[in-house]
Amino acid sequence: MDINKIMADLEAKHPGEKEYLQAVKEVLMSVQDVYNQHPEFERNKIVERMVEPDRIVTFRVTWLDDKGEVQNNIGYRVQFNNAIGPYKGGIRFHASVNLSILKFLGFEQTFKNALTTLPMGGAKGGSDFSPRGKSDREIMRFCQAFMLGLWKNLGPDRDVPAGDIGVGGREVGYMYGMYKRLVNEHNGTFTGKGLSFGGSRIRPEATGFGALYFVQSILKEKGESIEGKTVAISGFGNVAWGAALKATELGAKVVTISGPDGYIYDPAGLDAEKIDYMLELRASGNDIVAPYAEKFPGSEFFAGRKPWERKVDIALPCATQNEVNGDDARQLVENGVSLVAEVSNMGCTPEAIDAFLEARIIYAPGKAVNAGGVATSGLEMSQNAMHLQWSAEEVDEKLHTIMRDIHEQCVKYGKQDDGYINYMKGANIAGFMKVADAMMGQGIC
Ligand code: 2IT
Repeated sequence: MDINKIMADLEAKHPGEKEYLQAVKEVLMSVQDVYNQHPEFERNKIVERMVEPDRIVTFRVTWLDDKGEVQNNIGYRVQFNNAIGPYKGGIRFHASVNLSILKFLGFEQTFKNALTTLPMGGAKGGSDFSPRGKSDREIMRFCQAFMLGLWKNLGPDRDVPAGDIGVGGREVGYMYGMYKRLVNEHNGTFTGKGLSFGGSRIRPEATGFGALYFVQSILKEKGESIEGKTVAISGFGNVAWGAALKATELGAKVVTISGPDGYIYDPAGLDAEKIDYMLELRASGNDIVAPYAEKFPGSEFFAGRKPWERKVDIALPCATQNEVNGDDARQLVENGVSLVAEVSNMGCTPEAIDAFLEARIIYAPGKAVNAGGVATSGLEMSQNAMHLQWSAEEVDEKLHTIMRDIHEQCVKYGKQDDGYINYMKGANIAGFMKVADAMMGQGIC
């Protein structure tokens, strides 16, 4: 495989799509050696076919705000690859959303979903709509208008969306409600639904819980335990909340959370009340964490800064792509961090990953660590198809098993001769091999 040529071709075709090109390059670098041992992949142009989405749908989303004024946004769905199963992946509503970001997310999703061992292809969608400061009615009207543009492309065996940044249970409910009206079928096409209309227990917690189960597996492999370890978490949304909840339950001390406005340092560590307060902060719709420091004495707010400057044992980026850069990584390494597990998608820049690998610190990539979210979505799809609902214990047990299995796959493909486990390489190779195998089996199409 000539990575330079493939990347040059892609850059010429998709100039300026930097997140997408970054995600592709990372995977190609990881799988290069294995790929070259399979001349049939080259003959069938597996990589060239895999890096282009199957289909991209873009549409205008027009809605009325509370003043009765007309608003326009752009909607997208990137159906990346359905070799393994129906397209599956979240919807992101954020002002920063563009095609490059959704293509990178859809690409990553394809391998992540393959790692879960469940039959799901990869997709991602979203809009440049910013939920910040919008009323509940505005959110509803936007979600409904978004569905008008997308519903024809969805279906339980075609494409099943879910939440992501800016899209939680409320938004999924509004979108699914409109979808259901349009198709006149209650067929479960959306995961993260409310418990009373087909949602799965543990889905809200799943991304964070799954991440901590993965961290437990890493530590077990090293002969360590999470108890008593200090943890830095970024973000304060659904993923950060689930991670904080499980880390605390397992006896770790979570000392930071963060928002676009800066980060909170809470040396006493988060407890049940503080973790509940994260939900309140999110529900306010203001997208800031500063009020935490006013509410909980002993904690401090650092405006415009990131939590990676704190001395901790474990760093869990839970906010957004490229939130840990080279300088952040070097600071973490200098402060003696021993494990960095990305819970956000592509949370670390290539420079940050290099810094961790160079220092031989365990770095685990988002597509493995955060796969518990979409895995539990897969379990929601199964429950919908069977028209039944499992108990929390049943779902949690399955989530545990899936995360342990992903960890094993990473070790299988990522363990080096010197014993160091390169989780990035392991996850990329394991995911790639499964998608490549499925594509090979279905011929050139
Ligand atoms: O990045 C992700 O895996 C998600 N936003 C969840 C996707 C899903 O379909 O549950």
